[in-house]
Amino acid sequence: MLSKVSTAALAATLSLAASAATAGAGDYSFEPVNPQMKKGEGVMLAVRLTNKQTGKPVSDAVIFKTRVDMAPDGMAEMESAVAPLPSKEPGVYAFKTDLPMAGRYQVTLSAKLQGEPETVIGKVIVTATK
Ligand SMILES: [Cu+2]
Repeated sequence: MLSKVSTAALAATLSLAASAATAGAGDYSFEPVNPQMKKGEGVMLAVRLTNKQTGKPVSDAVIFKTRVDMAPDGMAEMESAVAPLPSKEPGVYAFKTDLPMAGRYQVTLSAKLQGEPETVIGKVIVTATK
């Protein structure tokens, strides 16, 4: 019985670690293709999704919700409209959005991935410059 208990404890610890990383599955990394961009209206913002275990791009994700706001600079209420754009590269998800002022923007993506029962939530930060 002892080993069963410690396995459960380990599983609980692992799932806690995973939820801290991406709030769903910790095996994926979301990175901005361009961490720094010029501010502007109707700019293209792209995020690269990688499977951390294989190092390969994840090209079959269904991103069903995307939010862009200025939460990193204390302006969470400053939200921009986001529209998906066609992907030009496997594992790269592109969006059209507005970065109206210089500063940091948080992009929150909610994704459904093959073989992943939970929604995977990724957050990336993009800095807009003047
Ligand atoms: Cu702002």
